[in-house]
Amino acid sequence: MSRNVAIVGATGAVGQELLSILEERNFKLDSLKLLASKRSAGRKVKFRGEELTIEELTHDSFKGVDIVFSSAGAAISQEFLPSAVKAGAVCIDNTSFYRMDPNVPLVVPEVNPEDIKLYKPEFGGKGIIANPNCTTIMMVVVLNPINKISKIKKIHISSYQSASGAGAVAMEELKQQYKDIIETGTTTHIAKFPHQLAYNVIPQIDKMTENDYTKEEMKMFNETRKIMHSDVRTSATCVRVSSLRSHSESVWFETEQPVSVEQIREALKNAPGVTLKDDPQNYVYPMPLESAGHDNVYVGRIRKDLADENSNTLWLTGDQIRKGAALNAVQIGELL
Ligand code: A2P
Ligand code: 11C
Repeated sequence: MSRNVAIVGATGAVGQELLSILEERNFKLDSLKLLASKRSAGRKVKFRGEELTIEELTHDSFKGVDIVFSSAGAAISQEFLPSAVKAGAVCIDNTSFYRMDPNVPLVVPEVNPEDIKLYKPEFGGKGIIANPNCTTIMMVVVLNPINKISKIKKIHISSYQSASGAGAVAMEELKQQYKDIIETGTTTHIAKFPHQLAYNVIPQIDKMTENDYTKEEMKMFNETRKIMHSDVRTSATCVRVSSLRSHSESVWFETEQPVSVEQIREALKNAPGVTLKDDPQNYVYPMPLESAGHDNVYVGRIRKDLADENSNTLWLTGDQIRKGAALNAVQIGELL
């Protein structure tokens, strides 16, 4: 099979990281097409020592393309991926648009690699594989090995999500806010976030839904069930914090049978995609500054819940742009 690859949203935070990861992991490809909006057309980008030119995304962009990585937002995936599939490409979509479609597999390679094949028409698929939401990806990578010891019934989570989750422009916005405040005491640079993020935390990520949970929180509920093939119930409060890159999560989970901290540590020590950093008496636990730029999800602060015998609590952090998005997509591409 030839491997002509296209990246939709190549200038964005995830698109840029996709380029680095394809290069780092020596992803086999015959050609690479970089697509973004008209604004970026003509810009040059280096890849494997070669200069590539960004092209404007159109419905005709996909002729001869075999694999599409898409990360330019849900509306763009909705509009353009059907054209990519028509042109014969398999699409790995980073947006939320197709995730809950019953004919689209939602895949985290460490958890449900067997679902990838469901993108094929012979299994009812529509040529698209969805990459889950970053916060969900990192949580299931850590919880799946524990779920194998005893089924997880309930999850409560509070997230601490960096500016990077809202894209490259949002990261610049946060830096600009700090700069403005230090120089003038105030800032008017508030666009990507609903409030000032510098020196603040915002308990809302994505739009509010009718039940007063945000879309991000409902993604955690629904996507976790689809990936883990489980009826687990996840109740989340997703919060934007003023770290620049790498999301963190405080996760409480209840299992059918009691599971000891030692059993959890043992399972996570050998789990794919996980790094255990758990020596709290010596100030060792995961932090976003450390996990930024790394592939694995870091986990620590593992302890028994004080209020419930069948529950445990842990803390995790992971690079949202890597494992939470670009790396997970490239791993899917590798499995294809
Ligand atoms: P551009 O840089 O040309 O605007 P991020 O998630 O970091 O904000 O990145 C969003 C990505 O989606 C960018 O690559 C951006 O390209 C791309 N994008 C936004 N709107 C469009 C569009 N209408 N057509 C194609 N790509 C788009
Ligand atoms: C954030 N998790 O941190 C979001 C970004 O559904 O792919 C990813 C949104 C998604 O803002």
